[in-house]
Amino acid sequence: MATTFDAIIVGAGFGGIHQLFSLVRLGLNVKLIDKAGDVGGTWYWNRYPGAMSDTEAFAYRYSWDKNDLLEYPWTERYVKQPEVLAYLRHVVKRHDLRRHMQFDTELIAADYDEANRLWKIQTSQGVHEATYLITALGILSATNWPDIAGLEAYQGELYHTSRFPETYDFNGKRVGVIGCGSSGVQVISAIAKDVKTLTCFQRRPQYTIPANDGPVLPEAREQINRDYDAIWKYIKDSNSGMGFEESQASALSVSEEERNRLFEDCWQNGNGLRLNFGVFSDIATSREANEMVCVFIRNKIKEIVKDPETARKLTPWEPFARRPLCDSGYYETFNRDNVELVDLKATPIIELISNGIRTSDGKVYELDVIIMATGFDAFDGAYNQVQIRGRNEEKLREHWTERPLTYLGTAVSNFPNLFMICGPLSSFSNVPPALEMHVEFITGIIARAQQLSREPANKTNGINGVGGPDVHETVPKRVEVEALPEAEAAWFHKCTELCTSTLYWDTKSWFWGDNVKGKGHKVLFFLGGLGAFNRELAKAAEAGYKGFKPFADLL
Ligand code: NA7
Repeated sequence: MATTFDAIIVGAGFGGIHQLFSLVRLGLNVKLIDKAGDVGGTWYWNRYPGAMSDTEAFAYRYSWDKNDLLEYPWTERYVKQPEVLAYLRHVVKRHDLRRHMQFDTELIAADYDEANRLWKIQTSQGVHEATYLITALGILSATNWPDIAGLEAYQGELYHTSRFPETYDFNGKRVGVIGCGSSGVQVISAIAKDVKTLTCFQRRPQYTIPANDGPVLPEAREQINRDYDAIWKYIKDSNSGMGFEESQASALSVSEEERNRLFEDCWQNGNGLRLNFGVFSDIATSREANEMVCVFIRNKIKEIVKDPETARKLTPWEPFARRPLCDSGYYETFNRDNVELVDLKATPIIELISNGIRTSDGKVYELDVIIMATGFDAFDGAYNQVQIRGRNEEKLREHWTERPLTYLGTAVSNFPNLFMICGPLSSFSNVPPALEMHVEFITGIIARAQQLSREPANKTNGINGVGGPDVHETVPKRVEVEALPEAEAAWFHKCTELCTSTLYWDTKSWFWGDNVKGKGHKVLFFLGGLGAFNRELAKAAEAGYKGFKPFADLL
């Protein structure tokens, strides 16, 4: 027997928790489910050694609970995975949200029942019904297992960074790490000192910049507290939403000496994100400016890495146009005697065998542990793992066969009352504030739908009753909110224009789905900046949600 809710939220990360809080406050009967055993979303699963956010702690939290913002402690410049979990648990407790949550409950399928205007939601723990289905599945949550032969043949410990066990012990073991994106760089730097040997299997080298982590002094925290309103205003108006001041100056506008001084200052005090957006304004758009950063980092690698051959292998040749990375001594790690770098461009992995990895030169690397740091099937990956069917039993996967289409990263035509928190084609930036914007937008639209559902139907707005208009209707009826296909198409066009005008588009990465076999190179997000995205949401709301049915008909 199905239980009926006003709303079901899927996912207990930053977005899902905030959405739950907002809808409960709106007076709705809400249930949040998650397949994990507790809150955290991607932070619940990414519990590998060294996992941390590279957005500074003051900007990696909610802005909507002002008192908590001023009081909740952090001690270092960046929050580590256990601290993010502790923070989210604290927020859930503070707002008494746990009683609406159900863990170890996986979404299997969601089918829209047109006759009753309800979502029928099949989970691993039974069936629910809800007027609104809100997916907070995460941008980076679906694991990308590499397509490497012999995964089953390997007899040692095999882990993926995005599904890490709670307990592990690598002391004295021979460990191999495949992949050197954000996760690989973090895990490699964190475990090198503890393991017997560490073999890093690198396909394409990456640029990474010191995170310059360290304690946050009480005076600094007091200053942040004093400035918090202005800080959040800036974050929500800026491009990256990371909380540092973004540059307006071209790298070509200063002398070489000044440029290198500013790069060096960022290397000593900043991080990868600052180097991308905080030093100059045109690193992502001007090939010339971009190459200047590349040269600077390549020289750093040469300086830091003692063995010239290892330095050569670690040196990227592509533009600095993938997700900028931050590290805690990544390049230095390769000066350790117990660390080896395998260049997979020269000698690709042939297969995993029972006791390790065999590469194309016939060499066998014997390993007790293999860690896949091979990333995610980003943006639409988590959606493709579940079956969501809208009107006429259309599958979301099929709606998205060529490319994922959404309006504002939130809603999809033909899928009424399905709202995505940071779905495909939403802003790519510091994630917590982007999630907040989405949650506020979704809450606004649901509030409007609820209001409409209580208005008596009449001949001009005959949209609110199951079975059509009825002037005598007093019982609230379900309103179907749905993106208009033309709004969806226009949004995709805008996202395409923005993405393809940057250097990122010319460089293969998870941004475009290149890392997932068969996915192709696609526009998956909005690259106009967090501030511009916020303005788009505000514009849509101020215009009475005219990109959505039924509101468009009421204007
Ligand atoms: P990323 O950034 O996608 O990095 C994955 C790494 O794994 C990258 O170095 C890949 O090499 C490598 N990879 C992937 N498949 C293979 C195979 N088959 N063989 C060898 N190497 C492979 O994922 P992360 O988890 O590090 O970070 C994702 C985001 O999460 C991060 O940017 C933050 O925003 C949080 P490639 O470079 O593709 O040649």
